[in-house]
Amino acid sequence: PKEKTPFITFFLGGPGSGKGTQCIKIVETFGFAHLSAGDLLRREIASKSADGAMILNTIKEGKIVPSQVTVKLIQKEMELSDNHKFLIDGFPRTEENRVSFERIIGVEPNVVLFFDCPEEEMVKRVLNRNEGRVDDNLETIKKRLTVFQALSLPVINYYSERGKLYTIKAIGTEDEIFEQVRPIFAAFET
Ligand code: UP5
Ligand code: MG
Repeated sequence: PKEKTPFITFFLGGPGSGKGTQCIKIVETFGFAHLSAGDLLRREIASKSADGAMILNTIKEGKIVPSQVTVKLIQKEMELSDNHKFLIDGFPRTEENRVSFERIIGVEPNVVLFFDCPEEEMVKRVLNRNEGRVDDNLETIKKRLTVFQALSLPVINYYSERGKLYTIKAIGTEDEIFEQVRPIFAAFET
């Protein structure tokens, strides 16, 4: 049983918008636990679990893995963690993801960040990454961008209407972007 109520932050934004990079800086500065939904899914593929093949095919197509699968992975990580402050990176990507998280985990995020980045910059960053990700090719990136526009922007709008959204201008150097992100977290430190 956790002693403190969780503090939950969602990091949203298109492919290559810099979510993971900024999460690492927040972890270093404010001691959050970093849960990247994409990393959890890639770990499932690598572990050859029952869902691995389905997840691989979904990611190759730039589509969204069924909510139940992703939420269960996030839930397991939250339960295993002795931290109560979480950065949930790259989730929820659809309204269905969002509702599923709220139903299964039973909490809403405290803060939502949106990394707003021009498409041409996102494409350039992803193509330069070179980490061997199966979805870092031009064909899949185009699909990821389309899915982001169609399915993820409604989630971002939802949190905007709820007054929880902080929009980050996600261009410039990593340090320049961090100077927009850091004060948001500093304000919540007590
Ligand atoms: N970089 C970072 N900041 C920079 C800057 N300021 N200037 C120049 N370069 C910068 O950054 C991307 C690259 O840019 C890196 O090389 C970095 O060094 C450089 P990164 O911080 O990795 O960006 P990020 O937003 O994390 O990009 P990522 O590609 O990880 O985003 P995606 O949201 O596309 O990927 P994710 O891993 O979250 O999901 C992958 C797939 O998994 C999805 O397409 C989907 O198929 C599936 N998925 C689900 O189905 N459900 C989920 O809930 C989550 C994922
Ligand atoms: Mg990432």
